[in-house]
Amino acid sequence: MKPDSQQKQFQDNGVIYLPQLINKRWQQRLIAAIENDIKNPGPHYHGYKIDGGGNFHGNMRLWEHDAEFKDYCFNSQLPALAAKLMNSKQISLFYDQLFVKEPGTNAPTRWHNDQPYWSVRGWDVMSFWVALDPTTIETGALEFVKGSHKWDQWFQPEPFAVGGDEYETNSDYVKMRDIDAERDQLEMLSWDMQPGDVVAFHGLTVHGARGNSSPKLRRRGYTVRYCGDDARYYAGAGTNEDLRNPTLKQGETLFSQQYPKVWPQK
Ligand SMILES: O=C(O)CCC(=O)C(=O)O
Repeated sequence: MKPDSQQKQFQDNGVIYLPQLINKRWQQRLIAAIENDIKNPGPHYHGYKIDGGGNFHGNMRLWEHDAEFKDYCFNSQLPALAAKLMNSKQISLFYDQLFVKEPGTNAPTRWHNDQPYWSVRGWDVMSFWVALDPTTIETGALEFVKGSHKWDQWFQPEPFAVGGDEYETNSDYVKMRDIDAERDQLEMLSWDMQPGDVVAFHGLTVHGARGNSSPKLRRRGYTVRYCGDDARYYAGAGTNEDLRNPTLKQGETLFSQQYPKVWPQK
């Protein structure tokens, strides 16, 4: 696919599938870093408590404590691709996040859009989720509602895990729609993925995933989030306190130690 048609697809649909974007060497390095984090979780670990069996390991801001994740966030092809897809001159790294559903983890990833959880406003906000295992709907491939980034609906954040922290109500947000009930009227997008395949999606695109019903296969997914030219800091109600920045003021550009500039590269 030509770069300009990638950009159009991303802007029109709110998500794009990029098969085999991440090479074997990066995959091996990410896998080693993931296994390390599972054994010795970094400080933002938030393993999701779930009903039923299995284990759902979650962590974020990993790059701040692990040189391998940092190298990938800063020096892989992702910052340049973020600049292209968002048509932005400069890119800041917002944060990275790990989602590992072990075999037999029935916990779904609830339907949501990301940006209401995040301390950032603007249109130029996106994520890259890379699969590190063969991934299908049955093992928890992400599903996206095509075009939902243009609904202009900011859904009130709710905890991912059973008994997880509640989010403050934001009066500008609306209650999440029942996407499963609306499926027939919506266009859903999802891909069977191989290790190294990536889905890139806008910060307002509605997405979710089923649990991992395989008795054998793991589902390791690792996401990096980037912001472009119009992104500004916002620490309003409903945003995740773990992502806020103690020094930035509302409306400032993000560039800071916590949200470093990664494009153009130095
Ligand atoms: O991997 C998952 O289950 C959730 C991923 C997700 O929601 C995200 O990266 O924004």
